[in-house]
Amino acid sequence: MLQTFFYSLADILLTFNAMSNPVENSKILLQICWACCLGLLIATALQIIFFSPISPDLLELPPASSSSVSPPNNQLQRVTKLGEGLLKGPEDVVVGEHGVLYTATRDGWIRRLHSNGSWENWKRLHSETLLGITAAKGGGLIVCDCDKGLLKITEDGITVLASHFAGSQIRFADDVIEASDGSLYFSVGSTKFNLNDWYLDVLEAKPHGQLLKYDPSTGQTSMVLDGLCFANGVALSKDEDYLVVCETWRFRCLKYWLKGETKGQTEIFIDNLPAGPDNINLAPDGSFWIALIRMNSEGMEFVHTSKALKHVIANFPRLTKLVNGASKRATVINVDADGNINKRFDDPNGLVISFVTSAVEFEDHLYLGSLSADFIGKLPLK
Ligand SMILES: *[C@@H]1O[C@H](CO)[C@@H](O)[C@H](O)[C@H]1NC(C)=O
Ligand SMILES: [Ca+2]
Repeated sequence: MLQTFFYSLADILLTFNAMSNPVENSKILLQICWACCLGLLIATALQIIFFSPISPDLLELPPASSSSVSPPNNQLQRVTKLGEGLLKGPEDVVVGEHGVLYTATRDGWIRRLHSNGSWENWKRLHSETLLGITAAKGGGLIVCDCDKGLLKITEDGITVLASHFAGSQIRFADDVIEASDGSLYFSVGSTKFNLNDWYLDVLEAKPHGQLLKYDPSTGQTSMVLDGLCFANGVALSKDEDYLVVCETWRFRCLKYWLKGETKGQTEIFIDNLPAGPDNINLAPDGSFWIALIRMNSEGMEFVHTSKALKHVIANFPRLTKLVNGASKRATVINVDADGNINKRFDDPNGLVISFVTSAVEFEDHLYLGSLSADFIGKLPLK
């Protein structure tokens, strides 16, 4: 098709050269213009169809208002900002020994806040893709690095615990939790896309997520759950009888039983969430805090109902930004052990904080991580 186009363009140009009549010339110029436009259109269509980075399915977004969830409020606009300007996109937050708060930022630093209020640049990992972190029982931190896998960081240095699974490199390690027997349960957001392309996984809407388990006694990694729709936050229940894993663009979290008669079985913990669940953390009372991220900008919902449109959007990163609404709002919910929503906090237009990815409760305050903030949000709960 393109060849024919170029041949006819060459024909026109040759004729143009041979002619000298100005009226005829302007006619031919017009023809050339049309041919160029047509050519551009054809080339774009070919690019979109044949070189599309995705092979999409349709995605059903949650209804604008659901009766089981209260409407948005502006409670998150009350947050105070910790480490403002110092922390670039602190995705996850964890409170370790002696009440020291840790976070991993886009510049590869693990920074910590001492109880006397001073920040310390603790360890540098030379990575821009650090996501979920958890405090290791014997001291130190376990860190998910999308590029390198599962890492352990102590005062002494950095160890790679798991970098490969079933013969392939572990990409997009997203969140991790340590059980009291030392097992590490961690999620892989997508086996197909990278952190920078995470929205392509949403557009493709095919289940490329996994939940893996790392056994420290053997150093082996095994599969717990496969075919998850963007596996994200992982949390253990208070008694460690089950774990919860979030499926972001499925707008639900699954409960996977670790003990008892139903051991090894999976059921729905909570579904029909008003936005995509990111990280989940156990609260001191046995409930869970879940950060919800918007999957679409207002008025852009139609993109998710058309495969052709998804191809177009996926080809142009700027359009992806327009469709993705994560940076325009923040929502955090508290869910009891039976999967009922107790509380909801929002910044409905992202005025103070947006794209909140994690919420951790510690001493009657909620600490909030975000991929678009340069601080950690602190919200009093009483
Ligand atoms: C705060 O505590 C840390 C850790 O104990 C210490 O290294 C630091 O010097 C303290 N900073 C101030 C300002 O007291
Ligand atoms: Ca996450």
